[in-house]
Amino acid sequence: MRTRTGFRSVLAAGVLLAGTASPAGAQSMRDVQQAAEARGLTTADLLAAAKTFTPTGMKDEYIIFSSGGHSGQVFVIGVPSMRLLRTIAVFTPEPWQGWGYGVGEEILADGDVNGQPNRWGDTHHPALSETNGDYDGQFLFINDKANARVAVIDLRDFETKQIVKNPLIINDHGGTFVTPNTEYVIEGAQYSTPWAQEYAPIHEYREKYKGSVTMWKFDREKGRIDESQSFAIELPPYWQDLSDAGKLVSDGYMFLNSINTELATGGIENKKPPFEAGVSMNATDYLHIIDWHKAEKVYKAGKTMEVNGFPVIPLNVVIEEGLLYLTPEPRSPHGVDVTPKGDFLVVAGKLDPHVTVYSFAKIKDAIANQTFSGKDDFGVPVLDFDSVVEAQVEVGLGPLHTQFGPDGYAYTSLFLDSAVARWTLGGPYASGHSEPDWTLVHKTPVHYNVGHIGAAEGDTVSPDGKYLVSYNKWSVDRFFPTGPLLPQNFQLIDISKQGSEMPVIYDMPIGVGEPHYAQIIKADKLDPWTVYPEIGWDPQTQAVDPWAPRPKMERVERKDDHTVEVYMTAVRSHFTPEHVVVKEGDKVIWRITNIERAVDATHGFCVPQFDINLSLEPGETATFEFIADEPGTYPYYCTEFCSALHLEMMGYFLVEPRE
Ligand code: RUQ
Ligand code: CUA
Repeated sequence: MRTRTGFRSVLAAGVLLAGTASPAGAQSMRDVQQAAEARGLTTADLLAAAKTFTPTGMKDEYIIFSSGGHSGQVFVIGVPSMRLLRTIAVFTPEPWQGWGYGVGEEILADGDVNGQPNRWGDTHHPALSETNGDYDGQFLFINDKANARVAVIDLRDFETKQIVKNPLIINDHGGTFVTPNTEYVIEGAQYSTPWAQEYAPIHEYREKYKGSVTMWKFDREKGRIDESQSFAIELPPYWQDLSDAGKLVSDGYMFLNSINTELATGGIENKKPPFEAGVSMNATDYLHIIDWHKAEKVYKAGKTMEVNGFPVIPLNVVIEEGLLYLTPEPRSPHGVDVTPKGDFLVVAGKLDPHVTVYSFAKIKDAIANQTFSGKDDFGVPVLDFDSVVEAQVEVGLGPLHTQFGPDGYAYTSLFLDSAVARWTLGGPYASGHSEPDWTLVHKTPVHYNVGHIGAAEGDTVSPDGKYLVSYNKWSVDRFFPTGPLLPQNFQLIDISKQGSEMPVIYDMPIGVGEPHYAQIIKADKLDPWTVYPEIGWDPQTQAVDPWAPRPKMERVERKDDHTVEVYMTAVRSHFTPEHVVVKEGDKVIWRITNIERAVDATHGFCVPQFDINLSLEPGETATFEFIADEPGTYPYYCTEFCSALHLEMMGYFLVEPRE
């Protein structure tokens, strides 16, 4: 709020500083005061600006990898500047990166659903690769909730390398998250369907509809998911929701919560309870506790069934082998988050003002002593709630997701309150902060309707604190209204001080898709290339392409009556060759290498009519193919303003009519 007191405190602060400065210093302080006064800024605003303003050339300390929601992409954002640095094209074609317009097409096609191209995605939960439970800066994974797909991004060049389509499910949500050494990338299902979404009437829900979690084996050496070493675990047909992997003391376990343990099937049009009511009827749902180390052994022992060509550990084996235990969790849980030492799990129930903290030690004891309160309808043992809960902390309305600081603080987003709560973890964390154990300390209001939050390295074994970002769904009145579709709002919160000082210091409008989760990594853990390592580099294989065109070998070569190969190089400010002549109906295999070694010397390449548009970073080679089925004269040109003679960086593609 802009108040007169605000102005006066700016002036007071200015006078105070000016009093101790040189005459020149005093003048510049007066300039600051004047500028602040003219814009109605308070001292708090100036302080926030000082904490976030990033002059030219200064780099950000942290990097956010944010889901791009239904844009299907990933956003890369600097902290504390909150500047958007890049989008990474993943499930959706993206012209600037040339993704899906000549290159990337095979990777996108690997994500086709039963042969049907789906050229968008609903990305929710990015997961950075981890070593010993800490981000290692090598890879990023992200799920597509709409079509149950998982993508792999290599952080050497920030490009998508692989998309896998889950053969069992059509939606996912509890993913991606990784095990502490990225042995597996995990994808939990969400809305239950029959396997491979085959048809089954809704009244056969209990028998035919399935829950599951898929364990995608990650081959770090190859930088790819190894589908041949991956498997799934059948779960009851609850809607598995968010998930997290155990770490340190809980390494080897993973935790998924669920909604719809009611097995509601909706039907508002037939006067049945709508899903929103049916799914929230029970006072508790089930937290799923899965021993994935054991599950891996069961898979390797071949105790699986084959579903749509994919190995699945069936529910009866899951129960017999003791892979899965349930325990009640309060109303409509959403997030489950494992504390930094791996000793507690925090579950937030959307319809319960508390977060529920489970002790992993108590869970282990309850499993060992078989402290069950019964079994669920499918025969899965249910651990007695009271014997596994450590604490319940009342944090506010609509708690969703929790992150952690280095100082024994936990942070939970409150959707209904539009706030971020800071509360204290007890037990071994209690000494990190001055407040009593398991207590709400403070709530910072955010604008508005926060979903996920992300603290700097806040879901690892060593959270950094310092910054927290609130990923808000609604911005309402915070920005200039861009018509009825408004941007969402990423708010940066300074969490460097203890207690109740936790101010919002920056608002960043996000005008593309609806981001969900985002992870924040220390920038110095990333070591991206600024040019590709060698000329002729193929980013899809991360190796030199032996076919890459090189200087002096440029040519147009007719292979047979219907195939032409083009070997082209690009350098400021020409393509070689500048004339490419083919015949109508020819298959054209076109290879281009950007032979530049200068940082940022990217060339674009487009051919009208044939839907070709590439981005060629220094050293990169690309190969694309098309049928020249339309005779004519087509200028091709460079789409990046690369030099003073960029406009001249062009050539003619001539398609001669066949008689
Ligand atoms: S889920 S906030 Cu995927 Cu919470 Cu969106
Ligand atoms: Cu190359 Cu413009």
